[in-house]
Amino acid sequence: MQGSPSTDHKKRSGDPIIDTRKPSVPSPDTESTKITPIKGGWFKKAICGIFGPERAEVHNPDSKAVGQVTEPWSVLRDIFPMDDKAVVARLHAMLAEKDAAIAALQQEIHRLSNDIQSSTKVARREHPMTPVIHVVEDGGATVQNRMGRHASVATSNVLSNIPSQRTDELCPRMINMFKAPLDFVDYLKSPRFARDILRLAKRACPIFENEPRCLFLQSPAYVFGDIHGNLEDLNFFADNIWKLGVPLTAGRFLFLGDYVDRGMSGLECIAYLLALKIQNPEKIYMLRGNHELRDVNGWEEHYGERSFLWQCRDRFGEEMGIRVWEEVNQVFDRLPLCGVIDHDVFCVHGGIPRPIPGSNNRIQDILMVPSVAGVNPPNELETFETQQVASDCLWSDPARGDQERYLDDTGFGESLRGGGAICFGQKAIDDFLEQNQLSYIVRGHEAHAEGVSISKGARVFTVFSTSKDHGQGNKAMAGCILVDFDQIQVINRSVRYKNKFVHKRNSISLAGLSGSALDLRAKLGLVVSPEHTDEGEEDFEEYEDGNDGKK
Ligand SMILES: [Mn+2]
Repeated sequence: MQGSPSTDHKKRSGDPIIDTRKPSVPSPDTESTKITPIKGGWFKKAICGIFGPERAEVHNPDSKAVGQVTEPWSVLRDIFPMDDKAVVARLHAMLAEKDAAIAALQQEIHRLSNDIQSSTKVARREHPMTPVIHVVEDGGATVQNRMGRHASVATSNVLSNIPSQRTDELCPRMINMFKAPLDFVDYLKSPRFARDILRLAKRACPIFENEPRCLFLQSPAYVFGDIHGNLEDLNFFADNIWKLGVPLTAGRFLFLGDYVDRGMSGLECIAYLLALKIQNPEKIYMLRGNHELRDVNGWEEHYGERSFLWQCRDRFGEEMGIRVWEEVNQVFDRLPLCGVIDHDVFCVHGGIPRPIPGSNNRIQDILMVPSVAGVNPPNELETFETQQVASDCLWSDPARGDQERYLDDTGFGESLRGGGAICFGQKAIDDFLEQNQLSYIVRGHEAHAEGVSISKGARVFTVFSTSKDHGQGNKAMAGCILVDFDQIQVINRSVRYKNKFVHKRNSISLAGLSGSALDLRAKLGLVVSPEHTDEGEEDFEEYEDGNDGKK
């Protein structure tokens, strides 16, 4: 240990003569600091700083006396035979050393905060090589070619050693079906489509079950509201937002729920979305809406042929239909309840949940909901609290202006929907955003002719991604939101955008088809009656109170 700081110190402490050439500022790990902790006033600290703590203790065993001294220079001269200049020089040296230590610490703080930023803002990802080139053909279709035909031997060896990707046709089949449903009319009515949906459901269940009930996502992210079995509008987004397909489009796609009921193509929409999820589990995210509940999507008496259960039974027959309905509902039981983009934008189907007594963190409350939950009706894993949190996420609405004065002191009140559904007012919104350091709430659940609407002091976006079946008239638009770094953009489908799939029964394009072929297409949602109009159409309401626009 020769030459170490502690050895030096032992030598010096036996020597009464002060060595002015070597300031003995104690380093944090010397023995002296361990043995003689510095206490007392500024004067004693200064002496300790200049001469080392052992000197202060040797010459001034009574620290109280030192602390009371009012003339430091004279006392210093009494204690140590040094002139003023030497003391000032020592003080300067000490200050320089402290400044250097502070600068080093500031640099360390800077380095650590950079570390924190880089690890929280941009998570490290891996980028395994895909030995494929996507070639965009005339008309927009993409074809895959092998990469590296002209590469060096070494590069070719690397590329050819990459294990080939799974050649499962299930998801590509669904995606092709969705792009051109009129070419798949027979398939869509066949038991094979039913079996394919069962396979999709089986593969989707563990993916959703393993996701947290609150997803934490990074932008860019597109957010979509209610789909409600509207193949036409979902195709509009596919053709414009992910034109080359989801794998070739940057960013994430977050769907806020309500995939089935009300529209005629619930099976096509959910099959397509599940295929996208299975194919792109880190890009496609799906939340649960109130229609992803057995009590709602099994309500045939209310929704008739626009009920998801009715469509399953009608398409595949009693036994297979109910099996498909149940297996898809098993997937719904596992859907997450909300998502937060960039730790700033809260996304949910209905709205924010009421606080749970004894808890002060709503995101934690949501994360506590079991990863398999029936909600309506609940399963044995669910408590009253988790059922309430999940129900609120799925069902609630922002309070309308005239409802604000009927809310309780937490800012929540009864919804016009009735049946235990709640609404949240300005105070509830402000508290929730403040407590979780969030800026906006993005939700679906309420139809708007303008696609995306904004309310509650510009804190709440309501996004609706189907323009039909909600009594919003023939001028209604479907919309979505893009959260892109520091910007939020709204993208709507114009009413003038040309419809590709859904035709009136008497249109020229269908002239060659027989009556039964037309009926079949009508059941898939691809043909509507000539007098079909969304204008003033009666709007259904889940709960007994009638309320236009609620879905
Ligand atoms: Mn809804």
